[in-house]
Amino acid sequence: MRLFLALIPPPGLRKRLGALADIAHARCGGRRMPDASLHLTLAFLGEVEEARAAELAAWVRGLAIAPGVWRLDRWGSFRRPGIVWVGGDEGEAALGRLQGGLWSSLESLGLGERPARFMPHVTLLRRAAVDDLENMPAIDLSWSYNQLELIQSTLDERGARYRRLAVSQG
Ligand code: 2AM
Repeated sequence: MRLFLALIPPPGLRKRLGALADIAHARCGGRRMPDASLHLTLAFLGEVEEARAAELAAWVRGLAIAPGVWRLDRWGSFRRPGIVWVGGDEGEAALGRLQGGLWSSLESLGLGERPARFMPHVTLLRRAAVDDLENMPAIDLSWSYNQLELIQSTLDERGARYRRLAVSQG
C-alpha cells in the first residue's frame, strides 16, 4: 500500500485553507484538493508491504513529536506538475528538524527513501496554470500542531483518496 506521514490541519484551519483553494482554483483551474485531503507531507514512503505497514503504524502510535507552530503566509508553485501551494518561513526550520528526525527513524526501520530536499507546503491545486499566480490575496494563517498521521493513499480515476491508519501521541 502507498503510505505517507503528514500533519493534518485542525478543522478551522482546514476550512480557511479550503477557502484559499477556492480562490486559487478560480484563478488557476486544475484539480482542487478536497478539504478533507489537505495536509503537509512530512515523509512520502511509497509502496509498503502490509506487514511493514502494521509495524510502521505501531511505531507511529508510540511516537511523540515536538509541538510547533507554522505560519502560512506565502503562495507558491511547482511548475512541472502544476501544483499551487501555500507555505511560510516562520516555523519552517522546526518542520525541517521534524522531517529530518523522522527520516532517521524511517531509515533505521528500512523504509522509504529520504528526499534530497524538503520544502514544506500544503498543496491546494494540481495540474493548475501556475503562471496565473500573481497578485493573489495576502495570507496569514497559523498552524499549531502536535501530532502526525500515517495515511494510506489509494489512487482511482478521481485522484487520490486518503485513509488515516495511525496517529502519533497527542
Ligand atoms: P504533495 O505533498 O506535493 O501534495 C501523498 O501522495 C502525498 O505525498 C502528496 O501530498 C504528495 O505530494 C506526496 N508525494 C506523492 N508522490 C511523491 C513522491 N514521489 N515523492 C515525494 N512526495 C510525494
